[in-house]
Amino acid sequence: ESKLNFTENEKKWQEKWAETGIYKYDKDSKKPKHYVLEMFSYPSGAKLHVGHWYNYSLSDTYARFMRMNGYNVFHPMGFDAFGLPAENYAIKTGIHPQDSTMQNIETMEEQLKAIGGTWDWDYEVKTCMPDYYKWTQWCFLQLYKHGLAYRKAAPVNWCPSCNTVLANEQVVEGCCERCGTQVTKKHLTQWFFKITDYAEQLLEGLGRIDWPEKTKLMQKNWIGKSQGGEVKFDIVGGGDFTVFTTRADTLFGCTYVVISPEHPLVEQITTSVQLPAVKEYQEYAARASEIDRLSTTREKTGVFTGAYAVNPINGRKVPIWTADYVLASYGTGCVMAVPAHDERDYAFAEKYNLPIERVIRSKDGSDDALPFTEHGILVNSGKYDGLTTEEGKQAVLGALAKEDRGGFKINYRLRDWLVSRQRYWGAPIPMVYCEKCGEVPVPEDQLPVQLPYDVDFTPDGTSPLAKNGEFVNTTCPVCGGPAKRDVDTMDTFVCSSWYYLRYPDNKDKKEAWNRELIDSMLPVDKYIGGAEHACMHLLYARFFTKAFHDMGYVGFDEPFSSLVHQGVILGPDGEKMSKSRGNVISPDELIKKYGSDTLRMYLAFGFNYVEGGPWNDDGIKAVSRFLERVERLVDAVAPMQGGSGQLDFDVNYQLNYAVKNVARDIPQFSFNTAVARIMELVNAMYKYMDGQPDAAFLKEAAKKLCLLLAPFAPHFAEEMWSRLGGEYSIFNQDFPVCDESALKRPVVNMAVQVNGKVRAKFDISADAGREEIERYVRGEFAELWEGKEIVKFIVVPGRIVNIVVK
Ligand code: ANZ
Ligand code: ZN
Repeated sequence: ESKLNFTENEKKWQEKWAETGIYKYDKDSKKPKHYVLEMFSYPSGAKLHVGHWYNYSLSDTYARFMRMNGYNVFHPMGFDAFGLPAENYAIKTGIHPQDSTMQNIETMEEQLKAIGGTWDWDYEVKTCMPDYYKWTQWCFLQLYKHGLAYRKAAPVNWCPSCNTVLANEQVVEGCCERCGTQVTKKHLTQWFFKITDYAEQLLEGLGRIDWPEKTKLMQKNWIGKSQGGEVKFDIVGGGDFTVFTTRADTLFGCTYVVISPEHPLVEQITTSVQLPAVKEYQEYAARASEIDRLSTTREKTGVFTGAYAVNPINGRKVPIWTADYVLASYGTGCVMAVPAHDERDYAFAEKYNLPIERVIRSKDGSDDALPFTEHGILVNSGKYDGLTTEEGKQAVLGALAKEDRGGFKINYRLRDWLVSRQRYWGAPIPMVYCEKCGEVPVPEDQLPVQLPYDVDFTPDGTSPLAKNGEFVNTTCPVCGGPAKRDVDTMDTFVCSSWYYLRYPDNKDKKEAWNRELIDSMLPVDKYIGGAEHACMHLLYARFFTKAFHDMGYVGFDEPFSSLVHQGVILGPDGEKMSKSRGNVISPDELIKKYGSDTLRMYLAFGFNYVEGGPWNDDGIKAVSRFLERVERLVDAVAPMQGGSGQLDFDVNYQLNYAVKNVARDIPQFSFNTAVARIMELVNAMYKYMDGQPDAAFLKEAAKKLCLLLAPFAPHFAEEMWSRLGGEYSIFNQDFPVCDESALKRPVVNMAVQVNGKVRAKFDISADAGREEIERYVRGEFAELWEGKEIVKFIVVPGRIVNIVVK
């Protein structure tokens, strides 16, 4: 039975740490700074789950390790406190989002403190507080002033159930990410951030940051750079339009063109005969989701507009159709259709009996089935016949460019970031609209635009703030006349795009952050959080940093130098933890039973950090027993007296082997392998204690064991350290350094005797066994018995090899 009461022990040391303020960030320290940051969490009402613990306790292990390695670790914590969950909760329960959020934050702070982390709470930020969102609004104004925020009417994703507009990223397979309802379209005037201006820089920067390759690839695909060209088509009867294509080499095979149903040109060119059908089709298309529309397997639909265009390369007259497989928001919203070489065009042409004409043949000349979508050789393309696809693109676009009918063009799949939300619980957008002056930014000295408390936020399709006259009606900052405030709030991803800049300067009343201070603290050295943020938060934050860098507000252009994603802890059944499955593991019960240290240590030992995996009750029990075993060892060693400090080879070897591996593995977030080495060390120490241990040596080894354990089981290690007479605090000690010489095995000199005569001598590792020695001797000294047969081969390890031959 363990003597240590983990709960009491943890309380004792947490109080002592708080009292002595040992985790307070020391601004004046000469040590190199190291900014460790976990993605902050939503105060969602639910308790901290095992996933939070996994994320936060192990990054704390890392932070403690860096601290013990001489770094001045900055480790802040805060809350991403605006957003839908609190508002939805309010709609359900009638509890005001502000009240529930503040309550939840308090609870979560307590839970986080139970982890025993090194967070310096003096630097906490809560994004829903006016002293924070004032500066979120300031960020908005800077983007506006630099032409990076603009308003436009656009078709937006609309969730009919949440009664709100959704960003593209919040639409999952055509449905609302939050409630699963089929998403529809709606036209609204909204604010956008021009992230597309940074497409190229966002791609370029990926080459300079230490992030998981998979995440970088996801961002790269999300940005979706596409090198192609534009081709201008004249409309028969007047006017023109441009298409974006990546296959200009196929221009001779264009047998019709398609304009997206939302494109304004459609109304202008449609003939009166075709108008009713086109109108009906536009309504149909408005109901479909973007993903469905792009799918190659979906049944193609479309309508002829009655108008014709002229193919600029050969003067051919081609019909203009409208079809929803062409999106308004990509490229120019117009496509040259080449059914012989594009799957979607092929399916469409088959269905509507449009001509299909081959213009590309494969390189080996075989007559491949259509649609043939690979690269090849141009045919039926006039003077371009015989060119390769690549040569064809260059030649066709080059020729068109000369006549001002097209040219090379790069497109990005990335869209501008829609930030307006028709929601209550967010930062108000700091803009007013005046009849005389139009769109006017709120002057910076009038920030924050306060979010009023008394608002009817029941969703009914209008923004809740619109229903609060006191909020809406204001005076124009330019002319003093009557004006109206923007009634939308900002996407919460705006709040989280800059919080890492606020932490080091969280109490600044004069500016969002002090440039000099921030330049000394950032970039974040280690950022830890979920992979699900690859294309939203992590891209937005990079965009903000780059934009503020170009405005001169920060001196660096990447916010997070190094990024780690934690894996997901599954239930014992290997399934995702969920209330409905009943497989949720509650950290609160576990720490009551085992203590925070045991849970922390199990999370470290039981999983590959980046992979995660299923929960295992036996695993945490084993870790609990291990810590008890360490306690018994410490209690046995502590009272020992005397000894000369004589090293024991095996213990010293295991000790240094553990030091070396733990020091290598923690920075790589390979916690499980590090803990395994510590366990081996404990085994070696027990074995040594069975003999006649040297007290002085053993005590030193036990103290080093505590140092190794400290990042994983901080309260426990602090206690064991003090039982061994170590001075407070273990976290002010240096992490042990490996003595490489301890890893060299001692050698012994052995003799080889053949038929009773010593014929050779050799050195070999003292712990080499019979087999290893025999293998060595047979390989090394075979000439000693060449041509003879071995009758006996006797090995006496450490002394002699006796060989009898005839
Ligand atoms: C003619 C063509 C022939 C095309 C061919 C492909 C194959 P990525 O690589 O994704 O940039 N396209 C252009 N704008 C579009 C829009 N708004 N909605 C749907 N499709 C659009 O794809 C570029 C290709 O997608 C373009 O090249 C165009 O079709 C289509 F054998 O032009 B292609
Ligand atoms: Zn005005």
